Amino acid sequence: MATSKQDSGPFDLTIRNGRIGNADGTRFADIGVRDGVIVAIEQGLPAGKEDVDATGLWLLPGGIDSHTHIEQLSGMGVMCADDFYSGTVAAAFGGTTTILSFCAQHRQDRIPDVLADYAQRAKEKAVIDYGFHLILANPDEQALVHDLPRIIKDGITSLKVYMTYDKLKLDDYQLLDVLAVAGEQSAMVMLHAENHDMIRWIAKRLLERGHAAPKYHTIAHDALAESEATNRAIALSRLVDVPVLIVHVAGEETVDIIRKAQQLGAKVFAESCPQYLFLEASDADKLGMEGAKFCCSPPPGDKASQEAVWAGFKDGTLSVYSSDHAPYRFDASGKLPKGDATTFKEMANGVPGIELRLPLLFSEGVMKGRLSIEEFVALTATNHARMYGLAPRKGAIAVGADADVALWDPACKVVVDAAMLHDRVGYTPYEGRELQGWPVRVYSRGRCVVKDKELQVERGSGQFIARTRPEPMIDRKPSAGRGLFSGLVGLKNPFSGK
Ligand code: DUC
Ligand code: ZN
Ligand code: ZN
Repeated sequence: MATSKQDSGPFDLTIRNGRIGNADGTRFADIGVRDGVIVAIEQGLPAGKEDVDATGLWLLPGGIDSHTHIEQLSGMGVMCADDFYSGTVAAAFGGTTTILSFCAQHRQDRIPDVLADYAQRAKEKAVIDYGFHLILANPDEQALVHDLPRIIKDGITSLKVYMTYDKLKLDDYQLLDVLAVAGEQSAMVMLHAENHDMIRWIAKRLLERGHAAPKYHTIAHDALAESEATNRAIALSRLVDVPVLIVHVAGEETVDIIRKAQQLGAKVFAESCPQYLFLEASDADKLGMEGAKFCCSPPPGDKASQEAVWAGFKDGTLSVYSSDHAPYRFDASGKLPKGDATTFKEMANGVPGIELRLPLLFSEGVMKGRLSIEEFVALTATNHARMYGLAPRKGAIAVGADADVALWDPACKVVVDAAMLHDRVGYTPYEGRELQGWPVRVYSRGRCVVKDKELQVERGSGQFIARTRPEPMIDRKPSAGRGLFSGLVGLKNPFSGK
């Protein structure tokens, strides 16, 4: 193993006597850190200037949360409750050391302006490292030919597009345009897959009959809306032979569709989130407006869909576990613009989860024997790094990687209470849950970020991470039968006809 422990003086940080967990195995060894980078991993390392005894603790790669909405104006014009300070502080307390957050284009916006605005705000406030995905609402020629290639070169190597929402929705033709450019420029396309007209058609009829309570959100977003759109998205991706990543997968049928497509060789990847493992449709059926705290899109399903998501994580159909942290307060600034008269169509869409994402999965997955520690690390860090161009710098405890390390105490028991969390939402859909296992200390690039339940770093000390090509975009080979279209997207500029 390459180390430089002798030649450059003492380590800045040595973490000793812990058990390291990576996606490819575990070992008892010490970690030596210099200048924010792991430079040695072996037993019996010399003391560092900061010397930490991690006896009885797991040393896991800091989590990567590749789906967060922070300081973002939603399509409906609602501002998130968290800014880049509170959002990243909450992430750090939950064991996450890198987030990827969305820069949301609204149709009239110039893409460079959108990115510059988010970049400035994050730079001033973030306490952990961060990168951005673009939400692309207007794939016009300026965006496709000029802006996307430029931002991808600048390290924003992924973008999200929507198949629903009036103000964001792209049609199939536009999705093909976006996929073609992403294929050519090596960016990952994340898709919100729900059938817009199915939802619109059901919602209209529900509202006409006076069914406006939060629980009708779940009925309007029938599971078929997700599975149909997912199937279509996969077909579009196969047509142009460009990988796609379906975000926030909720339903059993959707998991099956993705699994079958993967078995046929389709380059489809998928994400799911805590709300689809730990919440159910019935949670939205609470007295008064309480159910609004559990409403997100797609909505959580039933026990069978929870089991399907677990199975999808277990067999690799779903490879990334993100929070989809969409923080909206339970008041007029967020969930309830019209108070108790707010209809399910007017509620802000989404649930918080940036801080509890990892503790929930550690407790219910690792501690209850549903997931190995290796699977936990893959789903929460390593696969995100590979999928979004953060590897090998992030996502593993390895010599040469950033010293992003969370020290997990498997014996620590916590009863979830919104008051202990660091976001600005004011509630959590996981209130009262008893969890076992907690990230008691967190390092980002060798800096201690969280210790003894206190934040240790300044606002603005996080760094923007310019990302490289997502792994699925490297060495792409045309799939069988789609050579013509692979050739087409390989053209220098598919829009100019050159
Ligand atoms: N999609 C998301 O990704 N997050 C919140 C709401 C939504 O529709
Ligand atoms: Zn979405
Ligand atoms: Zn989201």
